[in-house]
Amino acid sequence: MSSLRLASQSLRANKALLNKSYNATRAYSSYEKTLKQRFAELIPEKAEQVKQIKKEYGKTVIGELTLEQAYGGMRGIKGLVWEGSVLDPEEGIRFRGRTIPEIQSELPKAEGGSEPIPEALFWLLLTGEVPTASQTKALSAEFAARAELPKHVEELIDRSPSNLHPMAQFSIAVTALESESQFAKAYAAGVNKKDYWNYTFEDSIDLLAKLPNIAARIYQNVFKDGKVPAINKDLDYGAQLATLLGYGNNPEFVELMRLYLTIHSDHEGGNVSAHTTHLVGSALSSPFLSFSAGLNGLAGPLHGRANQEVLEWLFKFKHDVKGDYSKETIEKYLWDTLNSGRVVPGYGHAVLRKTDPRYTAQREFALKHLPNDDLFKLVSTIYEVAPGVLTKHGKTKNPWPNVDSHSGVLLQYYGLTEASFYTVLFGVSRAFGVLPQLIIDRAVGMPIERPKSFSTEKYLELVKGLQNK
Ligand code: CMX
Repeated sequence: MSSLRLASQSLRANKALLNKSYNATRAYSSYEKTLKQRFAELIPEKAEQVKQIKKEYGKTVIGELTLEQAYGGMRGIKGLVWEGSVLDPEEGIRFRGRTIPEIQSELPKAEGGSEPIPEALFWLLLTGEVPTASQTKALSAEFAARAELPKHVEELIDRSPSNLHPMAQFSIAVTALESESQFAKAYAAGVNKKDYWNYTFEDSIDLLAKLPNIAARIYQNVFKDGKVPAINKDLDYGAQLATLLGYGNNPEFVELMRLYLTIHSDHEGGNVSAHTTHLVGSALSSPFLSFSAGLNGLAGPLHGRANQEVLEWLFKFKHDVKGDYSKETIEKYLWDTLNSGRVVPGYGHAVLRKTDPRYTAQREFALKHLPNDDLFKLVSTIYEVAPGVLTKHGKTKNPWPNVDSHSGVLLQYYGLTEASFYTVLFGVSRAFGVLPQLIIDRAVGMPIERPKSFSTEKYLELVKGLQNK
């Protein structure tokens, strides 16, 4: 096929995709842009910025590299580009320059609600701009319109044995959505690389739209009667997810979902789930394949699954100490955990050196809505004791709590007590953070990722050679 024919085919496909977006977002006021239109406008400027920074500063040395870092999980090595958020060790996360309290105050809220709407965060992460209330509403409508699952994905979830961990089921379902990938089809048809972002955008919206149905189907199958409520096209994302899980009639839980989805979304690019999604995406795998890879990383106990581990640790503690929540007992229990060669789940962080502001946001939610909850009180007392114990233990560089330390306590208060499901909720949220970057990667033409590795023998040769210089 001639390249001209391919180009005109790709142009036609592009127009069809943009029209699809227009149709699905009729709710926008006539003068307002859709997210896709606004992002399309921003691409030339962003691509130019990337081109210029590479041209002007491409050879500038931006860091040193020690052997310790190569053997230490690449901690602190600057080698990734991530536009949505930057993590400061002392201050915590900023989403496009905004702290969590700023996000909570600036992003549009649902009617009668006070927590930010995660759809608005998605818009912000992709464009750097805060959407209007009506733009946010239209994006909610677009997600609801695309929420149905293909039959084979429903069947795959339904056929999964209930003893298969919910995160494994989640990853399988997301992988199976590959059948719907517009990016994969366009690539196979020879689309021009300038249009990659367009199909990646469509797949990302489809993927996000379908996650509540996937998560709820897993939840209802494994823990309830297997019946998933129908999608309500009038609901925002958090309310939809709460409804499908069976908790939609509790406005506080709906608010919790909005907060939860917003704060768990993005934590710059180096964490395992974000980095994996980006890495797999750099091979031009579709958003479905890229994100399912990220989910497999999130499922690890040192990363997202720590939220499950925290609840299990707390329940075991409660069982073992039989009502004695004194600081002395907690301290002894923490030491028992450490002395048995395990980590204290929910504490420590690879980058943070202070209490995680995502922990603080959840603590504030608890103080507002469940100040007298037994488990919340226990978590609060642990917060008073654990940093001292971990500091005395002398290993962890950060003795303070992270996001996973608090999330389960809130969920269990509203009746969602099934801890092995918690990482699935984290996964739904993480999609809001990693997919914008995947779209940006394709828009600015980021290359396949391929750092250099050496064997230990080769490193020895390298360091000895450098020492002898
Ligand atoms: N309990 C006990 N030991 C801990 C610890 C904790 N909570 N956190 C760190 N350490 C230990 C490490 O295991 C390491 O020990 P070794 O030298 O024996 O290997 C040592 O302290 C130094 O680790 P570090 O540099 O402080 O931390 P890392 O960057 O290597 O790891 C993390 C970060 C989060 C994996 C680690 O703090 C941890 O295992 N925490 C508990 C699990 C957890 O809560 N994970 C969730 C993190 C947030 C998320 O991704 O969702």
